[in-house]
Amino acid sequence: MSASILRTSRTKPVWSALARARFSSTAPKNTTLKERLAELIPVELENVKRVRAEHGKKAFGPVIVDQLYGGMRGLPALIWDGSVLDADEGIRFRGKTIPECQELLPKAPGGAEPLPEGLFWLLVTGEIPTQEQVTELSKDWAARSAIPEFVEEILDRCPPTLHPMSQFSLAVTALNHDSAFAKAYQDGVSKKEYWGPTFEDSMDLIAKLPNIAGRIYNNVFGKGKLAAIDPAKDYSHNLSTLLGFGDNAAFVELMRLYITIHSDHEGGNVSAHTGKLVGSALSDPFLAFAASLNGLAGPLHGLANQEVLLWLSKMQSKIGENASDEAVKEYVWATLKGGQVVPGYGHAVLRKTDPRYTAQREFALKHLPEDPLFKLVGQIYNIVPDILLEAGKAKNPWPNVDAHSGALLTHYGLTQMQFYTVLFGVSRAFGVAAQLIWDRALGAPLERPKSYSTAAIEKMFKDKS
Ligand code: CMX
Repeated sequence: MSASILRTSRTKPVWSALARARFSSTAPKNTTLKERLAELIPVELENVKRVRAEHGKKAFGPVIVDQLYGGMRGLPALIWDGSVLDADEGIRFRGKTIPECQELLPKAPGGAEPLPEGLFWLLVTGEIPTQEQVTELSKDWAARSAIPEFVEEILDRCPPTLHPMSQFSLAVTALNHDSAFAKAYQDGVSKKEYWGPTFEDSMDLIAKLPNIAGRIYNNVFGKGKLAAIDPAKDYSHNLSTLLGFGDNAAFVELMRLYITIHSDHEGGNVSAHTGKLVGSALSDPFLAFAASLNGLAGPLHGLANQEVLLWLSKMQSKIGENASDEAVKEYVWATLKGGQVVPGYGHAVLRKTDPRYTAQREFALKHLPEDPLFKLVGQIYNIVPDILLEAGKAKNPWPNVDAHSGALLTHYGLTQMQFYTVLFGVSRAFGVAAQLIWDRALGAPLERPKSYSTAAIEKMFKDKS
């Protein structure tokens, strides 16, 4: 690679910038996220070019027919840079575990949990931002947070019986009205410039989600007048205020942790992959993320956090509170024998307890150790894995992120379980948006894998035998 390629317009050697990004060191001071991205993009373009030149024609492992029928488990098929999921260790955001993010990312004054603003910077650049950079992001998002009046009207006209996730998806789709990317595309923007309007849309998308989520919550659960965003407060504080919990410092801290840990879980999960897929057609970030939300709304994915609470409440009404281990065991077996899944348990990739579950458990031990629902969640943790192992079907008997989140929200009075997946959705925008920006920056092509009919598979192997 020539030295000239490795220099930015500021004639700074960018190899060191790339090295910094790769090893997740701290971000250079006095730069905005967009300026930093503009420096990193040419470096990463060269890097991808080099990787493809060196390895592009190498096989990445065999594909077996069962993977086509089996939901493509383990099929190497996507590039996703923000996070990588290890079956045993769990998620790493740009190489950092959840405890490392908790330690390294900037916090709010007096707070102990990472600010999601910093996590977004990390997902996009691979670097830990400064406190000032995070504060600037909070201000920028507050400044972009208003939603168009017609979107407010769409939400106000939804019947309260329409699930909050459907309302959420409607509103995010409608934001495409003001998409900078869609407009730039109509105006004939060059491919090389795609990332700029995608970045602006992504920032707008994230910024507007608290107002959408808050409006849905207020409309559906009759909470009265919606509070206003305070430009001096961080993103999670504003989100909490819009939900009516802004005065509860522990709830605000929970939101900071919640958004951080739910943001990204590599690229193959339904919401992340859907966003990437739809974005690959050059649908703007609003359309792409609305598709993510529709996937997240499924009970095997994000809706599982609602399902867990529903399942726990049904359990409590059937066997009572403070039930014995025997009674809980019987209830779990009845769930399985009824042909249902135990929500919050199992995972398509993980084979150990989800570190996102552990992070929430640690939060509960610190803030609400005596909470009865937290205790029930702990009791179930001691019972369900053995039963799933004995039942012998689930490849992973351990809890995932959704097994815990509802108990924490309930503790603080956010008891409306139909709303839980909306919070997951607010958070998931961070990971999907970060990847959409990079996909457009690196010129990711239209996704178009090959499908086969069963008849074609039979014929293929008959012809070979
Ligand atoms: N309860 C009962 N059965 C389960 C189970 C559970 N928690 N987890 C897996 N199984 C069953 C599957 O339904 C499957 O049964 P069939 O062979 O009859 O189809 C069998 O065990 C094998 O499944 P698997 O390979 O272990 O799991 P998958 O990769 O197919 O599915 C998941 C993963 C998450 C959908 C599944 O574990 C599940 O349904 N869990 C409960 C729902 C849940 O908590 N989802 C949230 C996941 C996290 C998230 O995305 O938010």
